[in-house]
Amino acid sequence: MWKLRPFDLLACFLVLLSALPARAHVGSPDVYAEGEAGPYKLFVVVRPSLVIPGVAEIEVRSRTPGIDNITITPMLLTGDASKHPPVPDNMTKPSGDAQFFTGHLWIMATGSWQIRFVANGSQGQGVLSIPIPATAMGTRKMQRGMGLMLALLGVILVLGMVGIIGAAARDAQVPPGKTASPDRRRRAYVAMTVALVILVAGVILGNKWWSAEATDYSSYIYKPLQMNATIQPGNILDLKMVDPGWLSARKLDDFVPDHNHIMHLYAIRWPAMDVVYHLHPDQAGSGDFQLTLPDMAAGNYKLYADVVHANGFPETLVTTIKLPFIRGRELTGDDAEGTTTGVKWNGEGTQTSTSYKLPDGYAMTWKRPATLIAKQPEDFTFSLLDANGQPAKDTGLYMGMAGHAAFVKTDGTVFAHIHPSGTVSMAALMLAQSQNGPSAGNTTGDMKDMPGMDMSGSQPIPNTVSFPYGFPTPGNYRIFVQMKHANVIETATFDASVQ
Ligand SMILES: [Cu+2]
Repeated sequence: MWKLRPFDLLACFLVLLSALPARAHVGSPDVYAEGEAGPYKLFVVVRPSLVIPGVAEIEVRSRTPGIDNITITPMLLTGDASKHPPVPDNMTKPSGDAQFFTGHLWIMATGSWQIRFVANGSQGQGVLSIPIPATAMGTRKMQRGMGLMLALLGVILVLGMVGIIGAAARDAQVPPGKTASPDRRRRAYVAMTVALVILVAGVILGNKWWSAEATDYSSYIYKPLQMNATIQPGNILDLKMVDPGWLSARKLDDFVPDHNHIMHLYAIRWPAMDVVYHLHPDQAGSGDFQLTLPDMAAGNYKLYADVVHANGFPETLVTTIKLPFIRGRELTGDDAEGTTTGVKWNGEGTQTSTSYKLPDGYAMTWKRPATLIAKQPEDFTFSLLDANGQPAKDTGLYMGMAGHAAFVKTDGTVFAHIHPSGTVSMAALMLAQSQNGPSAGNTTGDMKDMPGMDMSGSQPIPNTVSFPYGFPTPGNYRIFVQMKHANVIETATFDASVQ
């Protein structure tokens, strides 16, 4: 047993804290965002590091020509630290492409961060801030081969030390050519035994120290809020949050509204994924949300609840519930439902339809790329057509935006609720943008200044919506896309096979 300890000591230098962004989504760590830095439209990708402190890789594609340079600065999203930014870094143009920039930044601590992009070019300066929630997600395991090698080296080290001390005690004062006396031999054994005891004690104490460090680290590892779902009399869905213990700063009563609602709940019948509800429970108390259910088909449902803390830190809570057939209320307001066929993959799993027939005769189409590749930034573009197949003229805003989309992997490992501005939470984006000042060209922090966001709802809007996103992993996904026309909230379903 003791033999393994020296390598544990070495291991403490090699084991790193893994980090992924918070579960604003589930299993979808990279940030994809589109927004305006003053006159320049930018498509931003941030791939957070696997360790914290760690390096976030950043890519920017400018939709607007004429940018000479872009600088990037990491800052906390709220609090005093957000007012004292460090010196900005320059992004580089790695290829001949004048509109493609890359860079990287150190993210030094867990928290609700933002990256401020300042673009300079022929049309002057523009600023865009993108919120980046960063948390440690676990510890990385050492590779087995490396562990065995270090353990072996540790054993050699300890035995070698014992041998050296023994030899010194036995032979140090013996003249050349003579052998040590029995008395000296005895002294050597005693010295070796004492040395062994001291070394083993050192190793055990070192291991204790390392374990204490590891326990300390583990308190920083992100543990998502949990949620228990029950049905109360009157078909009331009750969601009780449970904090499994994480940073003591996390609260259950500091949620802020995100595009009109304090919680967005997707209920998806599982595993067929053939029925989906987008609902908005009300806060009944600290960490307690309630909702009177609409009519619902019986079955097992996966529930994904999106909330945002006051510091802009988003979380998605996940649970499951088995429901009988529910004869509930009518769907009203922003609550919506979609029904479709069950997940079915022909052959290798490629459902390739580009048009989805909606229940009221309208249709939604997807400008489906020829191939979908994991981690590749993409514009997911959908259009609403009327019953005659013409662009819908009565397209309106749904919760202030042209559309909402949920990307859900069929194995349940990925859930991401996306908007025209990307994967970032609208509430966090508002916090970030409101700090940018007059030079940003978007100064007030009002919802109407947000990319793709217009709370007035008065203007006619195009029948096409685009979501910047990239699938995190290869596999099969179902995409639920929601758009609104007149007073109808449409929910279309598309399937995607990702390489
Ligand atoms: Cu939404």
